[in-house]
This record gives sequence, C-alpha cells and structure tokens, in this order.
Amino acid sequence: MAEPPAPLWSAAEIEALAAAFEAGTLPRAQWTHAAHLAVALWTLSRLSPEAALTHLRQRIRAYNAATGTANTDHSGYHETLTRWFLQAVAEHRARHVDLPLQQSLVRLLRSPLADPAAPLRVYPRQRLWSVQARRGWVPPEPPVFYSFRRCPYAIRARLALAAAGLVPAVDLELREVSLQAKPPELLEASPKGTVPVLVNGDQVIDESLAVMRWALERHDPRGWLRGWSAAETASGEALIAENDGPFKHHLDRFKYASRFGGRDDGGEPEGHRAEALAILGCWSRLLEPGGWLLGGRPSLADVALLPFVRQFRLADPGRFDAEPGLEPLRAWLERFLAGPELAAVLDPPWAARSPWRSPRWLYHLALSHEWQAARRAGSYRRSTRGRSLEEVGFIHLSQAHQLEATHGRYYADLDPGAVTLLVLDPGRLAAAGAVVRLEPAPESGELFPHLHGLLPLAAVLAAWPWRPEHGERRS
Ligand SMILES: N[C@@H](CCC(=O)N[C@@H](CS)C(=O)NCC(=O)O)C(=O)O
Repeated sequence: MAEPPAPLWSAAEIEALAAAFEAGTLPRAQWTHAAHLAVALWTLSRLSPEAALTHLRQRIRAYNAATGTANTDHSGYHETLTRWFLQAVAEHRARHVDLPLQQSLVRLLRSPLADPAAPLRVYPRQRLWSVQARRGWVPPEPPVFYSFRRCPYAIRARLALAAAGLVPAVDLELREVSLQAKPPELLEASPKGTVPVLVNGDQVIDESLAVMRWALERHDPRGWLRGWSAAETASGEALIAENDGPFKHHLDRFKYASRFGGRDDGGEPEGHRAEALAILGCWSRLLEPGGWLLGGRPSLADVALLPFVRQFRLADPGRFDAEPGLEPLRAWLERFLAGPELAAVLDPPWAARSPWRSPRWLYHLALSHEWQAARRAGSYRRSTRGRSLEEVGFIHLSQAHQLEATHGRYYADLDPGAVTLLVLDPGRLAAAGAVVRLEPAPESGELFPHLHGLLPLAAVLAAWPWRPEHGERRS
C-alpha cells in the first residue's frame, strides 16, 4: 500500500498526534507509517532508546487494543519491527541532534526509513514475518551455528534444533568446523573453542545443553522439554549429568585409549569400558519394553544421551551387541537408529561434509600429489595448475568467496580427491614475512590475493580434500 506523501506537521501537530496516540484516541486511519515515525522520534526526544522501547512496546499494544487490533502471533504489535525502526530512528536523531524535532522529522520522512518496507532490505521476508520476530527480537542475520558432524554434543544440539523446526540456511547458518583448524569467528565468539556454539546476535550459547534448551523453548512439538513433572525433570537432569560426567569420562578412555595413554592390551581401557558398561546397565534397567528413559515418550534426557550411547556402540559394535543385560538399551538405541530424527542430523543440510571456509582465511588450490611432494620436500613452489612459482613470479591464492569459481576455471575436470584445498592463516603468513598483495586478474580485473614468494608451510592451517561448497561429491 502506498503511503501518503510526507506530511509537514508543525511542532504543535506532532505534540497533538503523540498525545492522541498515547491516549488511544488517534483514529486508526491516521496511524500511518509516517505517524509511527513521528511518534518514535517524539518519544526519543524525551526518553533514552531503552526507555523508549519499553514505553512504546506497552503503548502500541495498548493503542492496538483500544482501536480494535488484537495483539496476537499474527497481528498487532511486532517486537522486531518496532525495535528495528526505533533503533534506526534513534540513529537518525543522533545524526541530527542539532535540529529541532519538526525539522528532524521532515528529514526522517524523506529518508529511506519512510518506506514501511525498509527492514526488508536487510531481513529475509520469511524471517521478518515469522511468529518469533513478532514475539521477540530477531536480528536481521540468522543465528550462526558452529557444529561438527561427528561430535556427540553437536549431534544432540542438532537433534533439538531440528525438532524445533529450524532449517539450516533458512533459520540459521550452519558452519561445519574442523577441530584442527577452528575459524577465528568461532574462537572470538567462544574462546573455549568447543562445538557446538550458537551465536544469535549478541547472545553466545556455547554449551550443547543450553543450545538444546534454547531451541526447545522456542518450539517443542515433541514435548522433549515440556510436560514433565518436577521429579521427572530432576531424574532427566541426573541422567544427563551422569552421561556428561562419569559416562563420557570412561567412554573417552576406552574409545580413545591411545590419546589418554591407556594400553590397548586388555589393561586400562578395559577397566574404563567396564565402568561405562555398568552405567549403561543402570540406564538399561530404567527402560520398560518399548519405553524411554523417563517413561512412555522420549524426553530431553533420551536425546541428550543418545549420541554418547551410539558412540560407545560404534567403538566396538560386536561386543556391544552381544553384551548381556543391555537388551532394553539396545532396543532403545535401535529405535533411534532406525528413525528419521538421528538420520536427518547426520547428513546435509544438518551436517556438511566439508568445513566452513572462513572469509578471514586465504586459500590455495593444489594438486594433491604436488602438495604431498611439497610436504616431504619442505617447500611448495607451485603457482597454479601446471605452472611454477618461478614461471609466474607469485603463488595464486583465492579468497573464500572466489574459491568455487577458481576451482571451476582450472580444476573442474579432476576428481575431487586429486585437488587439495590449502587453508592459509594471513596472520601466520605475515609473521613469516610473506608478502600477499591483492592484484587484478589480467582478463577480468577481479582482485585476487597473490603470494609473492615461497609458501611458508607453517602458515598452512589445514589441507582439506576439495569438495564443492554446496552438495556432495558429484561422481
Ligand atoms: N560441554 C560442552 C562440550 C563440547 C565438546 O567438548 N565438544 C568437543 C567436540 S565433540 C570439542 O569441541 N572439543 C574441542 C577440541 O577438540 O578442540 C558442550 O556440551 O557443548
């Protein structure tokens, strides 16, 4: 709907408009987008932005109620729109702090904010018009979720996010992480450097259980979190604590015995296996035939334990499957393994096959056999496919967003396994004295990073087999 041309209200008219709005007597037809902006500016001339938000949240709801618009999940007050416009109007006001209210409003009504659809320049439509955005603040960018396909903590977080109906690439940006080369964005958000991590605007959630709760508090259609008595909830929490504490402790020392210095000859790892089995036995005894840990339906505890029990089994499936006394637990695990929920979070789009490429890193595509030879020789002297550093004078690099096209131009005919993606840390390149310059490609003029000199091997954070960014191996 087209808005009427910007009205040139006098200072007194602005006061009158705001007063009528506050009193709930402003006729609905006059509550235009321009009137919203006028009221926002007027309110910000009296209150701090925080106080203005609190005040307007309450006044807009009251005005809607007084003029026959219900405040529901689908109509009336919209928290995200209100907050977004208020923030933008506050920024406008700060830029024109020397102007009287009336003139500041004239400029505001001639700015891009006069378009009621202005938020759609930064928000995907579906996101802005979601129930969540109407109910509470939803930032323009979707939350970023750092995950690792095989990590049991990340698996349980993904199970809850998926159960809450969130869709990767729509409701959140999934960034698959290599634990050997964690992206700087992850470490800045959460210096402890574990996955999973969910970054939602200013909010950083870096514990898997907290991610699960965040997801299920938004939407819990299977009742994993809700509908349990206090005693049941407490039992569930005790099970999760037992899993995350002693069970995980013994599982790691059995599964990754060499990493923990244990012996593989029936010594210490076996002791840890026995301890873990004792816990599994207790869980198994809780299960009625066809039942779940807290009773007749799955709860947060079932989902939180599932990836760890699965991991225990995977460490030695034959022995797990033959273990006496675990029949109910095996049946419980089998139901998850045969069901769609777990399968859905172990594959794209929930579990990418290749790590996310941080825009903060630089990249070089190498032929895998040349990279292997260079590692043995201790120096890499290729510029690009079929050309040496000596011939070209520099090593061709790409930025993250250029990689797919570079691959398409020069390496597309090769089997993905024949191509290795070198991930380079610009900080380490600089520390090693390497010179990287952005220079135009001869034909297109597009700027590419060029490394003038040898590649310092210490700056190579990772060497990943090439995989197209979206999708799996084509052959
Ligand atoms: N308590 C954390 C534990 C997460 C955790 O330890 N994740 C492992 C991967 S399964 C990790 O990120 N380890 C860091 C590393 O290996 O560098 C949670 O529940 O999220």
